[in-house]
Amino acid sequence: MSVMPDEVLEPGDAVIVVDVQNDFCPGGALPIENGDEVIPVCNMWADAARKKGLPVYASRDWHPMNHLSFEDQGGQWPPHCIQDTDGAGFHAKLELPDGTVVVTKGTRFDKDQYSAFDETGFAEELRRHGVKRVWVGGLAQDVCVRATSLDAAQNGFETHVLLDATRPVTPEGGEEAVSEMEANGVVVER
Ligand code: VGL
Ligand code: ZN
Repeated sequence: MSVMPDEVLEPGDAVIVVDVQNDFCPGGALPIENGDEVIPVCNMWADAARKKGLPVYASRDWHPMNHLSFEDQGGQWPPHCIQDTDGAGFHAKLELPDGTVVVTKGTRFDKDQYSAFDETGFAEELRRHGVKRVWVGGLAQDVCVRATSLDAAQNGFETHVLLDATRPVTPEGGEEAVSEMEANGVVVER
């Protein structure tokens, strides 16, 4: 049995839900296999955090039209998470408690931002709220969860990734991400 939020969440903790958006779920523009299976687990963590008065953050990929990360612009990905489209919306089954703070990334014209910490001020926000430890889930395990978790650890937060609450773009990518995260001090909760 994997770690349960009620048993571990304590003052100084925050929950970070990464990019649980329609385009990353089945039927979306950049669908991750079984991506929607992360939703109940993310909901459980977010709800437990709220009940304990702990902060919940939800990041979103939020690209301008014709973003440089899109294939037709020489990038790596099909067009996805275009600002104000349905695809960019949080999945309807994702239950974000009142007070959830949204972290928007991927808006820059000159580079991609896989990490919720990449020039968003997010580390300062967490510090200002006394956060010492973060619990991370969402999509995709080998892209934005990986980058966000590595940056969380790099910024000095004790970082736990909830494997049940993530799915990778590719299985090999997921395995690689797990090794890299562990090699960099992230605790991977299986
Ligand atoms: C992501 C691919 C492209 C993610 C974002 O949120 O993991 N993946 N943009
Ligand atoms: Zn993107």
